[in-house]
Amino acid sequence: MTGDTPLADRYPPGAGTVAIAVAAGTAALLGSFAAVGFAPGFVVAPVESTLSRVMPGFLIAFAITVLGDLGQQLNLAMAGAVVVVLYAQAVVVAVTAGRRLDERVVPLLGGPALVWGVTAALTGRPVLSLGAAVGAGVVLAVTDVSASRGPAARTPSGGRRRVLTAVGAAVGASALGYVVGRDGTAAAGGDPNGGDTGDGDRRRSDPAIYGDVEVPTFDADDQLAAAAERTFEFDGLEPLVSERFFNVSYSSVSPTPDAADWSLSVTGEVEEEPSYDYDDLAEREFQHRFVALRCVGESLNGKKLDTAVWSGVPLAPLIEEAKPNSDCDCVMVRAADDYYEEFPLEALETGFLALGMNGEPLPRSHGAPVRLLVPGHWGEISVKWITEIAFLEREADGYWERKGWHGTGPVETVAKLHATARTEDGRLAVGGHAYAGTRGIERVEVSTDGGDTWTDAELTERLPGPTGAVDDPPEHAADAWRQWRYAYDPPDGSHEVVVRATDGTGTVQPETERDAYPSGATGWVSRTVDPGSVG
Ligand SMILES: Nc1nc2c(c(=O)[nH]1)N[C@H]1C(S)=C(S)[C@@H](COP(=O)(O)O)O[C@H]1N2
Ligand SMILES: [Mo]
Repeated sequence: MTGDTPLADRYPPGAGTVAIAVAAGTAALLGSFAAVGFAPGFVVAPVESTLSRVMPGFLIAFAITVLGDLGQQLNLAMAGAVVVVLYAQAVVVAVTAGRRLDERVVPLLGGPALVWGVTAALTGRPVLSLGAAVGAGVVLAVTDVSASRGPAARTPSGGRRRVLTAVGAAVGASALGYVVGRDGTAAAGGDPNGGDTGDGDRRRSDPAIYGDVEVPTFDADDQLAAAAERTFEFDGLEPLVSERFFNVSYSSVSPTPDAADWSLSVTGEVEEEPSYDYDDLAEREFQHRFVALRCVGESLNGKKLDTAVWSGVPLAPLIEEAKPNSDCDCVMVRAADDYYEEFPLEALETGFLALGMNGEPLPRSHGAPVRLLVPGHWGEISVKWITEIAFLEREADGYWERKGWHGTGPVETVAKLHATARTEDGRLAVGGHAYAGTRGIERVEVSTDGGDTWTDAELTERLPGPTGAVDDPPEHAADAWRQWRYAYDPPDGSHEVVVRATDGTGTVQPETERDAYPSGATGWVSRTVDPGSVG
């Protein structure tokens, strides 16, 4: 099927062919996105998780603590670049082979076929991988057709023309792929990069996850009303139930487990190996409780601390059914994203399996359909997309511990300073949240002179204890934050505001400054306030 133009004249030599291959590779990447959206079958997902896994601990620590969310975006961009290089290599192989054989059909079909093979191998989804093949195919087909006209590709002007045609086709195909993929992502429950709990994410019964099960109702109205009522009116301060609940996942593409296929199995050093599916849990009577999460990797005054109302069932009775006889009294909890964390049975026994969040089915980015919550401990052991609780013979390292973190224990006490405002009578007000895990917050003090003198801040009323299926509910939530605020007559000019909390045991938040890596940030938050700039 040799065309009128020899293949050497359809593809320019050397750098020109590489440029066309990169263009085709980029279109293939967006083709994969178009077919899948931001979900596990997207070719970048496995590459990105692999990069995170092999990245040394100090680099990850740097990315989380210094770069924050940018670190994850860089990792994602790097994964995208790796994929484009792989694709481009596949296309170069096909063009080179075509040139040898002087067969048009070799790059035209061989290029997309190799791209498909690479994608299917990486993602394990042969059908969805066709998207990438189509992306590459469009660019190669346009290049091939345009080559029938104009000067031969081996002349400089012909070569330039071929490359420009390929780049043009790639830009068009990529733009289309992006739009289609973005819509697909939104339809599948949105929230590609974790990100915040946006509207798309909150949508009732995300069909990709909950389409085939009967989703129970989560009656958290009383709790939500209590939180709304107690929340301070303070511009720029998150309410007591977070509106933008943070996200931390080691991989930026969240899994999309089908709730109908989901199950949690208890395995290892146990007498029984019970397993629970979504219906088993959904038909139980729920508890609705406030639980806060705080990430060990956040900076001292960071925003990876939030509170929500979660609906679900306590874990202790499920563990009892398994009759564990583990020597170390410890467990490895595993998840659908291949995440794993190890910690003591004692902590697990206080745990909770959440199916609902703030009155809605658990959103994808927060671990749908079921996640673990371990009150008072660093967020990392609150395993999302949970699938297995394995009782161990001896202790082992979890995902983050293998990277050098110590984030399975109880949280440090912290008072954050996140908002300043001008009161109606012209004074200054500062405010934030304070959290001490299950120890609770007893007191928050503020200094407006750099720590010389201290005054008590006003605290929100404690959030109420659990409702629903709970005997003898405690009066107050065991693991929630409180807001604090403090209004004062500002001195002339800039001054340093410092804030510190005291937990329920009477212990003042540690003053010693320590970075987040490896055991969580400590110190007192301080901020220079210039009265002139507070409106
Ligand atoms: N399966 C799984 N669970 C996970 C993680 C993860 O990457 N995968 N990240 C953990 C970390 S480090 C934190 S701080 C919390 C954050 O929970 P959120 O994203 O719902 O806020 O989830 C934890 N559970
Ligand atoms: Mo975390």
